[in-house]
Amino acid sequence: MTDLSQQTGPAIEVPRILDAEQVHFFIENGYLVVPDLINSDELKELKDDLIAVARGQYPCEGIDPASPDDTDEEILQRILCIHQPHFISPVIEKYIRHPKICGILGQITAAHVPYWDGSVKCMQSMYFVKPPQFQGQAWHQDEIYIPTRDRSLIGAWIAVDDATVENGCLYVIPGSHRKGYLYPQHEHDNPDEFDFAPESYGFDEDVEVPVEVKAGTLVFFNGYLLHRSRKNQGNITRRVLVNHYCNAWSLLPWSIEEGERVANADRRNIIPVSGVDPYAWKGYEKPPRSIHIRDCKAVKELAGN
Ligand SMILES: O=C(O)CCC(=O)C(=O)O
Repeated sequence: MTDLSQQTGPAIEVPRILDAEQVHFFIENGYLVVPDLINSDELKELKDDLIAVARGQYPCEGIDPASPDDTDEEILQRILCIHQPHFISPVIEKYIRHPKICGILGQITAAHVPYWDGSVKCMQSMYFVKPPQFQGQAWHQDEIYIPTRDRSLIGAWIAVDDATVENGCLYVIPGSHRKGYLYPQHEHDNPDEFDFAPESYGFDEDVEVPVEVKAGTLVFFNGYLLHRSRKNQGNITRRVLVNHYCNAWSLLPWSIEEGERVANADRRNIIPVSGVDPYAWKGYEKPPRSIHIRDCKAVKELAGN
């Protein structure tokens, strides 16, 4: 019989950057801030690529090519967030595989799981533009949307601009990931502050901490960590590329299809970024050439709805 454990695909080596104290901070608090990971040339590349994606320069479904009469500024002022830009942009895919980011992911993603060997895979990217007066995201836990088998979902949030309380930085509730509890959700009644996604409730919000960071900083956060961001009340855009990953040894029972069981469902539209892919023998799904633009009240108002 074939030994599938021998078919894990090539190992991806990544640098180990964090010290034991930082890894411990992440395990205890569910998030970690690492400044100066992305340099100014890389930030420029990310900003330029956002324009290329938003102008429709990568042919795909979900975004129409922009008129040459529209300035870059005008195009960005219409977008809250682009989902899955790495499906079409090789530049975004390059940042999903960024060695320093993946090195850190290889240290913390499943640091709570005994015998974890540092293997990590990526399943999602989101590029938030969040221009002035655009809404934030109400309290939520990302595992509500992307389930893993071992609580190893993690966001790597790349600040492309300085993120402040004024322009809608991230807020977290430290330690809220610890028990692995998924809070219930309801529709919120504050569409002026938050986009249309539901809001988690049933916890003490007063212990929230704003995470104000400089451009080039990474904020890593666990999929069970309660977090939110508020409306951009400033006059500068708050761009963030956030990529989601999990332990490569966890199946990914995401977007379950008819006839599938949670126990063995496993989406294979993933990118291995650290260590091995134990399920390489299953092969990979080709990403669709499509992206999705997220809605909010500001987007609807601009469209005259
Ligand atoms: O950056 C933001 O405004 C929100 C990001 C977020 O909620 C997420 O990545 O899950």
